[in-house]
Amino acid sequence: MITYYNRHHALHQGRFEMFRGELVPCFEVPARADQVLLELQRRKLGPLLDPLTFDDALLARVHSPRYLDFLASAWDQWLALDAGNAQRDVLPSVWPARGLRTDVLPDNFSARVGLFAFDAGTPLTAGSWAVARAGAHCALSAAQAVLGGAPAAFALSRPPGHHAGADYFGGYCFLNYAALAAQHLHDAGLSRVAVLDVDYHHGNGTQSIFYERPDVFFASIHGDPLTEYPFYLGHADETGAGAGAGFNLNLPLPRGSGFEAWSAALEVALAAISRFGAEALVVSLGLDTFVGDPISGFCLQSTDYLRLGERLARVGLPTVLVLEGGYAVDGLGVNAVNVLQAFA
Ligand code: Q9C
Ligand code: ZN
Repeated sequence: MITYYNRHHALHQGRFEMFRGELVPCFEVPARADQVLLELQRRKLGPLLDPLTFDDALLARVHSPRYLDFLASAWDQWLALDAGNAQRDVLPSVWPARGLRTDVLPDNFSARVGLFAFDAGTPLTAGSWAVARAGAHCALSAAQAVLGGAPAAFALSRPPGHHAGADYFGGYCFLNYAALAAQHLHDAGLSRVAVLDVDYHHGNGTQSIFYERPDVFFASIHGDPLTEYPFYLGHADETGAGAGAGFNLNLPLPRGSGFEAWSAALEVALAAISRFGAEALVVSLGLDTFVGDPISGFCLQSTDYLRLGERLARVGLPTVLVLEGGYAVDGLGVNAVNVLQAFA
């Protein structure tokens, strides 16, 4: 399995996220990617490559120019407000709810942050833009490898990506790597691409990006949004709209679900992807379905990830795997590499 590794990932290191009225230490930490890297090296599951570089115009295939401009300039604007801000992360504290305007870009920096954010759990730091951009390059490199004939490639970066929409960040995510990879495969001539999201949390960003498109099928298995983050998207009745009607599949499961229910949902998702006639597969590989995850509610065991890897390989499609969530840091390396090794 080829892995593209973002060696700069630790330049994004959030301090605190808002949780139940308090700022608590971030769950999304550099040690996550370090653990996956260590386990890849321990099992000699190479090669391990630096990402290629890509034109930033590719980011605009998925994200709005206004949002990309914001991300690229946010830290400098934050510092310009107060030199002391160098020691503080950016978190939003005001949002445009229904009926408030999002078409006018405010001059005020806090107002701009809220316009582009959907939660207060995703600190934007000095390194966030550079790291997310390099993460996007990892995902694009993995897509490029698959286009070049590799059966599969893995993008190892953090923070994750699947909650990021065309013009918003949140859920620890800034750029949507899975969407960028899928779009890149499509732009290279693959007319039907499927994204399978197995993170515990619904991939609201990816769904939204492709919701009205018939050329990228999105399927997701996740905790029921009635009780689980991101709450406001991911229900079973979201099946796509306009030209995309019928090309979105949500399989929410109750908190507490184990591998039996989960793997039954996986079969439903893969059957739909097969009917769709996908020519390539992008997997949003979240490992926060693990029983030991501190912020999630499924009960998968480490050996279940071997079954997942085997099953994904049996689909037989060129496959890009992108690391998403997974916050049980000690188990994350084993769980992620179990998927990759079983696939390979
Ligand atoms: N204190 C991904 O797994 N916060 N994002 C939940 C925990 C948001 C997770 C509350 C979780 C986002 C990619
Ligand atoms: Zn998640």
